[in-house]
Amino acid sequence: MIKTVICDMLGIEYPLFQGGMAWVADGKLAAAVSNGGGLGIIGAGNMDGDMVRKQIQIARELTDKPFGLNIMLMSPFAQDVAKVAVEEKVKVVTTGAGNPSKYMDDWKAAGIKVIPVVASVAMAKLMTRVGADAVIAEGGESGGHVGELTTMVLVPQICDATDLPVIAAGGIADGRGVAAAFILGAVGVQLGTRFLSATECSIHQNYKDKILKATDLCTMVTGKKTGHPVRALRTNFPKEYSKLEYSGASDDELNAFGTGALRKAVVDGNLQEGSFLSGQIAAMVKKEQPAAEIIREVMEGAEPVLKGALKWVK
Ligand code: TUI
Repeated sequence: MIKTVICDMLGIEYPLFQGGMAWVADGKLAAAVSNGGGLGIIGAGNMDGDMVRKQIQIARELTDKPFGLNIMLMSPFAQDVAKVAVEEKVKVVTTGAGNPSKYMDDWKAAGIKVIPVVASVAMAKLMTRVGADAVIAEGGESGGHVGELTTMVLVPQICDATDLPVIAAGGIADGRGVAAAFILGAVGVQLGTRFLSATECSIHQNYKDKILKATDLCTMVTGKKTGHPVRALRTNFPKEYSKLEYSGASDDELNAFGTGALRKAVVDGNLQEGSFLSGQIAAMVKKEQPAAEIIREVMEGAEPVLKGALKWVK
């Protein structure tokens, strides 16, 4: 069984995190992943402090294993949620879509393990200086808010730039992806899209069906013009958004058009107006299954790949 430093640091069985997906990763999904031996992570997304507190309580009722809280730094409630993490003594905080430096001292003083998502070498170096415990190197194959670099290019450069443990994310959905991440120097992986098909994932059935039917070229990136590129399934909404984007619409118009689109996908399953965030590996998600089974399949799948990895070397 694969065990790494990140397992000891966080008290988890497998070095596998579930991404803190906004609107998707609630207390129930996070608890299921933690019960399965991985690190479940509640995605605060745009929730306010009280909503986050409620999801933490739900997770605590369902598991006594460690779980994390992802703080989306572009959220208007990020500061509020950062405080809730301290008050609730959350064990692990991950951050996304920005620079969490200003919260670091408070989190560290509360004994929280802080693991920011970094999408560049400069950000990895900065996070090392300000006291992060590990970093997540997330390539642009991922769903949602994406950086410029791919996982293949980002992970080895982040591993060279920092002595902190590196978790690889973006484009990983099975044992081969995990093995590749380890070979690039990572000590753990984070999977998002693969967990959209988890039995305990409460997204609308239309969302699950879309993921299960996806093919290789099924995603697209919009929002490059506003500086906030987002990857989603190529449904009606991103196509319309893209048309608006390239017709010269202002950032305000684009933001107004985009507001609520993720909720429409996750809660309503609205195939016309919803934004079905997804990574590029959606086509490799084959069936609905319990989170614990996904974790076991992915991690056990990595072992024979790693053992056979050198068979081509003479
Ligand atoms: O954050 C994510 N993925 C997300 S957030 C999200 S909610 C959202 N909804 C609408 C528009 C935008 C976001 C959906 N998916 N992944 C982690 C991630 N972080 N990817 C890239 C980054 C990142 C980017 C820049 C991290 C740090 C960073 O620093 C830039 C700087 O200098 O502040």
